[in-house]
Amino acid sequence: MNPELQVHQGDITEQRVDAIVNAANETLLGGGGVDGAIHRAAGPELLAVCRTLGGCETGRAKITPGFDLVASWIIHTVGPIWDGGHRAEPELLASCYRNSLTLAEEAGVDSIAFPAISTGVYGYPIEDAADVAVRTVRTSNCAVSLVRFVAFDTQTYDVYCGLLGE
Ligand code: AR6
Repeated sequence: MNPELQVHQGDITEQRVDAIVNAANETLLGGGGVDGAIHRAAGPELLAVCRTLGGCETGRAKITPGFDLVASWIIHTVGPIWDGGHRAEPELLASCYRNSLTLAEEAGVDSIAFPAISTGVYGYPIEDAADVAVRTVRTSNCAVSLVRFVAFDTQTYDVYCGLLGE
């Protein structure tokens, strides 16, 4: 079964879905961008749990409760830092989406929201990153019913709309 795909412009911390995905770093101890926003909105218990996880390798994912968020779960994944595209960045980015969906499925998640992983501080060009995101989710064959791509800025929103034919 393939999930329904949606695009939405806004703040991922406000999404009414079962799980939101965090674009974290390998320490899982917080940072700026969407990571900072999620830690602020989820509250200090999130950092306390993240400290026990032992970090996370690039391309992999770990799950925590959502604490003060509407979403029950946060799936923390670490996108690749863009370095020209020949250091396995597309494969690692696809792994982020695949591994996040696997954890979501295992937790019984029906709806999930993704930010545009790696396209901020990590420098991945949005057109390429969104293409990887949409292709990977489309071919994921997972039990999640709804996948929402949450774009913070208009350029990102427009790129996703183009790919989803909206
Ligand atoms: N809701 C949705 N999307 C957001 C939000 C938000 N509240 N805030 C920012 N974005 P980035 P990365 C968008 O830099 O490139 C952190 O410090 C943002 O506009 O958050 O994977 C981590 O700790 C962009 O489109 O993540 C890591 O060190 C997208 O989210 C590093 O940044 C991703 O931008 C990870 O870098």
